[in-house]
Amino acid sequence: AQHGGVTVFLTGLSGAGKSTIADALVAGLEADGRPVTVLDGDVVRTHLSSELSFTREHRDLNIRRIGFVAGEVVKHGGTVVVAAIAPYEQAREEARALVERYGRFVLVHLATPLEVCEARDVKGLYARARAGEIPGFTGVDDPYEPPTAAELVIDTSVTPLAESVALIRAAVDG
Ligand code: GGZ
Repeated sequence: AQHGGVTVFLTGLSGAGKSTIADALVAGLEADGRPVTVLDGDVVRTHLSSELSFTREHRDLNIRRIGFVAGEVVKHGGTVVVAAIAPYEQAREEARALVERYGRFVLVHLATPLEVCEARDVKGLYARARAGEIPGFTGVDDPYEPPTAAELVIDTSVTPLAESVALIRAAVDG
């Protein structure tokens, strides 16, 4: 197993499976005696980015904050799991640069098709977005730039959860 800090950065649409995979990944890492710092978009927006909206400027600021915190943890050899939409390539690569000063960065694109995310609609957000109640919703009327530099691309509509987690663990463990 490799030593040194690492950040796993899960990016993808709302409903792509980021939080589900993050939870399973974290459970496995912690079962192996490896404490994890989790930076989930939802939670970060409650505790660290509560004043931010979903404009491009604010999304980028959110991702930059996440990248900075991840870098500080990786600096001391820690393990970080990020789960955020992070729709813009430039902000994702800025986060990568903040982490790679100190350790490894594994970008995982959860490339679950929009139709599948929308059919799942776990929180009913797509329906509300389609009804015009959430302007600027990613995938509906706001962009998602697919990563060009992802270490892993996983479509959760075809890859079972356990297999997704195993693929990511293989990348983390080297
Ligand atoms: C996208 C939104 C929006 C808009 C609220 N667009 O699936 P969720 O509900 O639980 O997680 C989504 C979360 C996205 O926060 P992130 O910090 O990951 O976004 S970003 O990386 O772009 O900063 C979604 C909810 O917030 N949500 N409004 N307009 N998602």
